[in-house]
Amino acid sequence: MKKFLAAIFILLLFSSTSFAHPIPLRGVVEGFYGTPWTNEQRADLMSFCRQYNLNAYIYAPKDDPYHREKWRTPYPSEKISELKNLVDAAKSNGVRFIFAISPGLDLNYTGKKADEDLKFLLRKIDAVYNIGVRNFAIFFDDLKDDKGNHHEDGKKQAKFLNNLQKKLGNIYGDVEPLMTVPTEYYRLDMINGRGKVKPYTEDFAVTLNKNIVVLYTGDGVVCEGISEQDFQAACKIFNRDLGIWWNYPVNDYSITEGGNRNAKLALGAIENLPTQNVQAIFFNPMSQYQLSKISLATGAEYANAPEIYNAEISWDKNIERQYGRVADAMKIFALHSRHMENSWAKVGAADAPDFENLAQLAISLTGRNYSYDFSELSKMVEDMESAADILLKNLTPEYLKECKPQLEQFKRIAQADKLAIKSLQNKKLDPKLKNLREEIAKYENSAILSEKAALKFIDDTINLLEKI
Ligand code: 14T
Repeated sequence: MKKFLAAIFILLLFSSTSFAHPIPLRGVVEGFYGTPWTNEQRADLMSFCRQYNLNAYIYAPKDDPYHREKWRTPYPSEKISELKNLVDAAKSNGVRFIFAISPGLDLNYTGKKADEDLKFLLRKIDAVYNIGVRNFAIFFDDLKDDKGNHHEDGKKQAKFLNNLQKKLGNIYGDVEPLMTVPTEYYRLDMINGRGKVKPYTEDFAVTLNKNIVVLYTGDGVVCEGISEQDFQAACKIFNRDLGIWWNYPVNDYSITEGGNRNAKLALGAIENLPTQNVQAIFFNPMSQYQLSKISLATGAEYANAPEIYNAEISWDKNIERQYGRVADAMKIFALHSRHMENSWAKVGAADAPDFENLAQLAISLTGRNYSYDFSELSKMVEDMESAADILLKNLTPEYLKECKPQLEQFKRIAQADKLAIKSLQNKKLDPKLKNLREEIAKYENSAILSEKAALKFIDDTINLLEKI
């Protein structure tokens, strides 16, 4: 009997549940540039958070003028009553509503103007306190000029936050500790070439109260992951456990020549995040609200059990949960739209890596005059085209509004891929392929996907067959 109990005890100790250590604060930061979410979407997010066991939402839309540009200006009364509905929805779903202000563009830290600014900020906070908010954040991100320099004083900022925290304590007595994002908010920006902590960050870190939660974005603004070591190195700089502001699935920086911010959809899983000592995790989503939920659902699973989280499994499972009958079609589409990359950003699993490998093989074997069995690639391309059709036909208008250009582009790419395969098989370029490619190019301002896989296959085919 004793042995039996001991065995049960050990089993319980090592069962997966005993390994699940949820990150204490976990949720979404609406922190992107571009069209903010609507209040209906935000209200829906609150129940999403409850369903997926997320417990916090940060209100920080860059393009809400009252959040940043006009941070001193009080919200008009109708905006306040809209906010109140949201705060109520958050409460009833067990979500902390964290109200953020970004005053850094022109905040005064010294003299009479500083006193005035503190009053402006307190007035702004008071209005939000009165509708039930108890969590506040002050963000100092993105204050760099065109040359990438900033003129912030870490000590002044930190003192300002310490003082604000004290004032809020005196006035209300029941507000939670502040949260912040410093001006140098990614690790490689906090240290100089020799690995020494830069003065701004050093001052900010040593001056800031220990209970103020600091969020940072990883080694870069948008990066492939944060290893345990990277994370510990960042925590060491601030002498405290940090929280993470994770820039996926946000796509506000994928700006095309046409000036479109959201041409590529980030539909992949959250991956490569640390599992130890993370105080808080906030995912910065896309302006496309519904389509952000694939990634957010996987992020929720990570946040609830970082040690046992598996990105691929979670991705499959959550697409099935969210898309039901059309889940297989959605998986095919999403597979081609996960990776985000530009000169300074890189995140998300590769788009359709199996397609990419097969296509590369097909191109190189055909180029060297070997025969290649196209059946697998052909099947993939057929499936892509029918996935696009299924989604275009079955997604609700709300979803289609967020991805119709991309679905139509996906279909064009699949059709061109079909013709590419035919051309390769005949070892002769079908002239229609170039027309299709030009047609695709016409839409590249509003829809980007599978750049290195299905799209590249078209270009590689044209290049190869034009030489032959
Ligand atoms: F607060 C920060 F942690 C942060 O990430 N700030 C912004 C954020 O609002 C934006 O959504 C995100 C992705 O674009 O990156 C930050 O904004 C930037 C950063 C850059 F380095 C925008 C342009 C940049 F060149």
